Amino acid sequence: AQADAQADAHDVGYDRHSLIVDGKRVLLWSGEFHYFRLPSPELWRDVLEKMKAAGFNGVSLYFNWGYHSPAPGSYDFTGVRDVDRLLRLTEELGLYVVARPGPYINAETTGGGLPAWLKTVPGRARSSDPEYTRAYREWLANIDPIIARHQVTRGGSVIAYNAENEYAANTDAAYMEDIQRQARAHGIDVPITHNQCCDASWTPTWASGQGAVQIPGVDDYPQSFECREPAVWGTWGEGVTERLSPGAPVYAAEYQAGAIDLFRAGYDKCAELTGPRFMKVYYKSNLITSGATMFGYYMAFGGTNWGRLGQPNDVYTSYDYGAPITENRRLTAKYDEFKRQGLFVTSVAPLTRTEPATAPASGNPSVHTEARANPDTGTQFVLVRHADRTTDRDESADLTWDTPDGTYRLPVHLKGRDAKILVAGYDMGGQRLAATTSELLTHTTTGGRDIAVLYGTEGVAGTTVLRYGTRPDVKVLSGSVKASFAGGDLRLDYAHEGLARVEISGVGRRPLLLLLGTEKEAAGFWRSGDTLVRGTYLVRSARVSGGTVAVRADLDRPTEFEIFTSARRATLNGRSIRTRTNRSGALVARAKGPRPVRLPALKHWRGAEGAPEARPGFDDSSWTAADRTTTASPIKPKKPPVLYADEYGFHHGHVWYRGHFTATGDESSVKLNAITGKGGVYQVWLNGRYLGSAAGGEQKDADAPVNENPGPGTFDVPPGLLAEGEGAVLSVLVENMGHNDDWTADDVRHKQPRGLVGAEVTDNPVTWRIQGTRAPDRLRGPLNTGGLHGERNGWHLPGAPTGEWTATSPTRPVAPGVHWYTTQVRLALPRAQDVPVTLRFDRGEGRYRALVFVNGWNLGEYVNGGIQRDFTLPGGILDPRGRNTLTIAVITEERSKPGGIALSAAGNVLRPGPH
Ligand code: IPT
Repeated sequence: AQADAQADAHDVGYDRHSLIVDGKRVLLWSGEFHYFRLPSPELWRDVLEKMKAAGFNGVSLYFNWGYHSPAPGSYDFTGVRDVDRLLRLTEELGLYVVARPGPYINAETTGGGLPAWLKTVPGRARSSDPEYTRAYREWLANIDPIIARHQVTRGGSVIAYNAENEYAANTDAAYMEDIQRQARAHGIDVPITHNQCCDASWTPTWASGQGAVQIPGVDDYPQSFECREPAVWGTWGEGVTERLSPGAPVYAAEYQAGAIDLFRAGYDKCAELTGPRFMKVYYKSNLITSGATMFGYYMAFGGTNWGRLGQPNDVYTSYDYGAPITENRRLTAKYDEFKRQGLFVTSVAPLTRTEPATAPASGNPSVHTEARANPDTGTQFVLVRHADRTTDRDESADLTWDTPDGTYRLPVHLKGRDAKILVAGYDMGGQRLAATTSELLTHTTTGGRDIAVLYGTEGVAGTTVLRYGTRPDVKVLSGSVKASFAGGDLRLDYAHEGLARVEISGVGRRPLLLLLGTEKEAAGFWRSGDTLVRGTYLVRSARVSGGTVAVRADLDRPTEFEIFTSARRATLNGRSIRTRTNRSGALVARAKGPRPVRLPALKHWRGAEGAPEARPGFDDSSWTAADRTTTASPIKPKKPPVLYADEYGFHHGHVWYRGHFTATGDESSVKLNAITGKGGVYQVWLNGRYLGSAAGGEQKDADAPVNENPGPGTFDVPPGLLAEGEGAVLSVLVENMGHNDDWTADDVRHKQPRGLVGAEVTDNPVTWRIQGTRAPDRLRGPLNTGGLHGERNGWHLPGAPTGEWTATSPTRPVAPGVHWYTTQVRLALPRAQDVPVTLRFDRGEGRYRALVFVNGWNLGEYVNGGIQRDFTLPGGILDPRGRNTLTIAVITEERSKPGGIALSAAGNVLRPGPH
């Protein structure tokens, strides 16, 4: 076994150009994926295979401390938290990993990934304070060894280790240094990186001095998060990644590939803001202008803030992010663009080592050109874009291009916002590509010939020049392509329309099949190893062995598809398929599409009332007395006791308070103050009478985070409700929308309390009790379950004692309070089909919200009137071929009539069976 491990072990190094594995340069093209936002390990493979199929050769992974740690000393890496399984998967798929265990990660996760229990630990987080040091060392001692055993240097996938996250405010170099010291002590021997906030104007960059990392990188979000204005570009700048260290590659640690929906425009708008046109202009500019060879596109797949995972200020349940792969794991136009760029950058080796070079003159000041060249091969990469990147104008230019093979004058066209990278002087398989005004998608050698796919804007002319010693045979198999030969140059002129095919057999060279297509045609190609496939919804892999190519593909409709391979036989998803060979020498096969599916209506609801805590006679004697007088929070209460929920170990979801006092009869109002985090509410009952609700406090703005009076609520006491000398009880339900991040590393935000922070019932002394989550849920984790009566009693779980509940409908009008509904849904979706299921809420009447539980898992919160109406129910949690328990807790602030709820299919593809 040891010998095996050694055979698998690789050397990881780097220089100013790129990472180097076993002496071979690597351009790292990775996308960010948050396993904690997809609580279904079976689907991790789906997403990672889709990333790989788009040409990503890496994945950037945050590891979320709080997600694994319900309490000090307690760490869980099982089930949906099994990151060892995740890393094995990346290994199996051949995706490099940049491991980013924080300790702080931000990522719009509750507390920025800091565990909620840290709120009661004195000592500033993200500093070298001894109390915090003890805490984060505990995390690193747990996570680092898992990461370490999956390093490339031990035959695994982890190629780099990122220390901290955008550590730019209130920095403490000793802490930064210690994270790395711990990592090394735990066996991390790959390069250590850092993602510097925003652009290199933020300091420190951790490029030198105490705490410096080996490969400092930059995070770039040039479009900002203003999704309401998707056509406004470059709000946050040029987006060109800067070189921070003379001896390390340029690293675009997080490059914007979507956006959080800060202003509630909807993720489709975020996808538009960061869509294919932006990707072309910014990603290509960044490649050529910066010479970066390490990329982490944030996000490749966003996922879901299930179970209270979200940080409340910036996000809601969906973390779709407008990413190339949607929350429902569907492929988008952005995915197509990622594929066009990803296949290119991972196919053309000379890109891994380039220096700025003289660009061809464009002859048109509106068309900007810029170039890099590989000093060893001479290969040139020319960026062609509008001088003004935001213009929508069409422009043309005649490039005068000095290439290693001669000077060419070639016309280029830009339609609207566009950018191209053109290649010259490239040994492409057995061919010599002198220059082209088409873009290169990829090229391969299979079945004794070279195949290259080039593409361009639909309708626009293209020219490709290849070098041959003598005139080669040129056969135009389809499309209209004009060939001429002079002075060793084979020049092909064509318009990008559909897919043209040209077969060139040069004397003394392997034949070349040149495929010249539109952008859309280019996106129709899949590459796996040396094999190209064209025409299916997705190709996960195509492996050739013993003359057979085994294609694992997804199909969204009946399809005829082509396989460019050396094999003469094919299987599709494990079954032999009939093929014929076409004129292009490809195998052609037909495949059927998915069967249509129907999802059942949600019927036979049963319901129960869920706020007995509001009743005066409710027995709260087993609750925790809320009587503490001190707190580690930098925010102190005006008067004791400290009522903050976290102080009593209730970190997530709702908490109930009951305050007992003896009335004077003169009380006219109750003054409360609660902090919920943005979007939360709290509700108040006095002696069982509903007094109303108020918006909970939140972190206001970054510069003034300490708010003395964050969530005030004054509630009138109805006359006659209280009588002198009689006991009275105030019941308060406070939601916790999640913990703030610690972006500024000053504790003030993430240690902002949750729950009641102040309470006054005239001058009455009040004795308080508090109750939140009762028992931690090992399977679903610390964030899944809050402290509603139903949650404390397992009503959200399958097998809950709902026999006594009454038949009802969740759309009946209801009074203020908490109302539970449950139903069973039997699904019978075809085994070989992937049908992402969502739960849709129709808008209802009234101020209310609803927690969604599927088989016990909290999959989100619908807020009536809010932006999100569709909730992803991931397979693995939802059983597509079995019985499911769907339970909804409706929390009403006023008399409401909730809207209908229905399941719907967000897609339907035929897919390969389990691997
Ligand atoms: C950058 C963070 O590093 C990342 O964790 C995430 O929060 C991302 O932003 C936004 O989704 S911070 C950068 C925008 C300043």
